[in-house]
Amino acid sequence: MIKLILGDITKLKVDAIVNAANAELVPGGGVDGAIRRAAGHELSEACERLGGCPTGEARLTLGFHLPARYVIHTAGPVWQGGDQGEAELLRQCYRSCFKQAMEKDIETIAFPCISTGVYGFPKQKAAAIAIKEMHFFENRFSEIIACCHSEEDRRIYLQVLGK
Ligand code: AR6
Repeated sequence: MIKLILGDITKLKVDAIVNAANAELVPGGGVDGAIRRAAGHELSEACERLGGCPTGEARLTLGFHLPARYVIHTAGPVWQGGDQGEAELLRQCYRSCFKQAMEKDIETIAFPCISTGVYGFPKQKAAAIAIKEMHFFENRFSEIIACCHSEEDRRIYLQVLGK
């Protein structure tokens, strides 16, 4: 089941939340900053030990002080106009996260709108990619949550979901 919510991903009691990180896995703003603040310094230490995550890949840590058991960190592509393989890299992000989740028997997983903040990926295009990948993995999980942080994002996701 795909569920759409408007809210703060750090508050969700799910098996795993996904973080829109950078390839160095160093502290950033946006959802990464919110997750690090809520999870505590242990999360940043765990990220440091991982030593990075190439764009399109994903890495798993514990959630530490979060209600979520795990955080799956993925580095989305920076939008550069669309002819630098950005769409395929964003697809890879979702797939890599789902693969990490399946290795850990994660049943419930929540995603932010990867790459659509600081990285500037057009929201409509990104939502279409996100929903397509969520549908592809839908029957492997009990709940896949698309966690929008703005009313605008929620509207776009509703449109893409055909609701
Ligand atoms: N809960 C859910 N979604 C959120 C939250 C939250 N608490 N806070 C922000 N968002 P961004 P990117 C949404 O910029 O574009 C970081 O500095 C936000 O509204 O966080 O992939 C990293 O370190 C937007 O829809 O990630 C990287 O350097 C979405 O999260 C870089 O930014 C993603 O926005 C990654 O850029």
